[in-house]
Amino acid sequence: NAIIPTPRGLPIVGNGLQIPVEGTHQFFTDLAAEHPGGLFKLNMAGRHVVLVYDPDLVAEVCDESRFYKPIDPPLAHVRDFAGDGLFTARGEEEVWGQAHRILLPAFSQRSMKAYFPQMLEVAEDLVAAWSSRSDVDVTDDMTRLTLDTIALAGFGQRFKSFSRVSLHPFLQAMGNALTEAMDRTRQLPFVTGLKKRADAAYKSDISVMQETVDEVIRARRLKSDTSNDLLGLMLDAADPVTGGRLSDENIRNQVLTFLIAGHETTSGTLSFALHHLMRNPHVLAQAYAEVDRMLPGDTAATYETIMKLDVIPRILDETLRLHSPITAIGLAATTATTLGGRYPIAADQKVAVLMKPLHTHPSAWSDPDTFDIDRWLPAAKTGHHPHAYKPFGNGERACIGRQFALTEARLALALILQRFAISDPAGHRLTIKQTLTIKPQDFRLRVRARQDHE
Ligand code: MNH
Repeated sequence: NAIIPTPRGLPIVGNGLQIPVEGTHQFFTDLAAEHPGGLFKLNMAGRHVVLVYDPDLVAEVCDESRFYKPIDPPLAHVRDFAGDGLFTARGEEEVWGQAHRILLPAFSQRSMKAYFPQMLEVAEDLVAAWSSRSDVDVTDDMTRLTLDTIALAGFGQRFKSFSRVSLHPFLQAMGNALTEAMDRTRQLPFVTGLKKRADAAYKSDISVMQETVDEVIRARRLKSDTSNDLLGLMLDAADPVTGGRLSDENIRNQVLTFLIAGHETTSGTLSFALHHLMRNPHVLAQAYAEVDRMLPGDTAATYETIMKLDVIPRILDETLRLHSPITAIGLAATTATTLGGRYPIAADQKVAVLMKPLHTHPSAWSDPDTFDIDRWLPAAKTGHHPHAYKPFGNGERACIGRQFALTEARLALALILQRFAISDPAGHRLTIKQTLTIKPQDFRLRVRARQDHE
């Protein structure tokens, strides 16, 4: 048996508080570079975690008969408000399986066609907002887009974020609660216990969120027509296996979960995609050429056209490889086991898969740091290592919103490129902000309506 390497001489070992607040992503990526064996072990505030990124070792921890998804910080804190919603439910909770089976059809690629008009409505809001501006805050506007899209397609709510200066109160409460959940992840529990004012604000933000959603559910129950969105489905459908229905409290938790899980990740992806397009003019030119061929002039975007795109989806695939908004997924060993035939792992040992080091691992990717959308051509794809790309997680606990996110992101990029010439006169340097997810910080671009100069 071999010993799992542990970084030496680091003040952080044994003290999670010293892991840099804004940069755990970079911090882990740097540590991975120093440990070419594909894994290392860290003591974070008393919790020992094995971080894994060698594709063959990742293949082992992705074996669901050997590893499960535990609900640990930060997810244990997000559970304060997302409760037993899909993202933060424990595998052994019966309601996870019920909700998973009830919701799976609503997230299938076929169902995306039904949400397309709502996705288009919000994407048009973005285009309208950008038409009267020349300098845009990309990350903020992508967040407005993704929040409004999931709220409208999922629950029939119009947040109208593009016509507000400050966020809707519900969204402010959600942003604050997420920030507090992440702060708590970095604090020792006794410190959290001392912060009475933060705790009061946290509780009040959680009530604002819960009351808003409860009101939406109450209003929907009163209406006689059954809407075809996620909320309508959750109110009506029974689990095909147990026949059980979701309680109103669980439905509220699912709504909050979709709003949380459904917006940061997709907005981060879109923002990083625009960053990579600015860095890779030849890819940007390919994307414009595709849009001009598929959506010439002011041709209206349809679901069918969006599904036929080829360059734009490959831009998204490659963006998710280099900048996966979820930087790690947490797992734990079902029973005592061995990794790579030599590293002993105790039962319930915490393991995390590090996305960036996995997605750029030299044993699976050639020229790993280059943004190359041709990796995603069908012929090249068949040669990929089967476990070297996990931006949507793994197995049954993988992202249920994948098709939703990718459909929404394809449409948004296509519409932006159809209507605007985008440029980066300030030549931004990418800096990353990390909350539950990562996104570009202070990322502004210049936009100009294309009709103006053509
Ligand atoms: Mn999403 C789980 C990434 C968009 C709803 N999502 C996950 C996981 C990853 C992930 C990784 C697994 C987390 C874990 O193992 O702890 N999600 C993404 C990315 C995007 C994304 C990269 C956009 C790009 N997710 C969305 C959207 C929705 C959504 C959009 C909803 C509309 N995701 C979920 C839910 C889960 C999840 C719900 C939890 C699924 C489960 O455990 O049953």
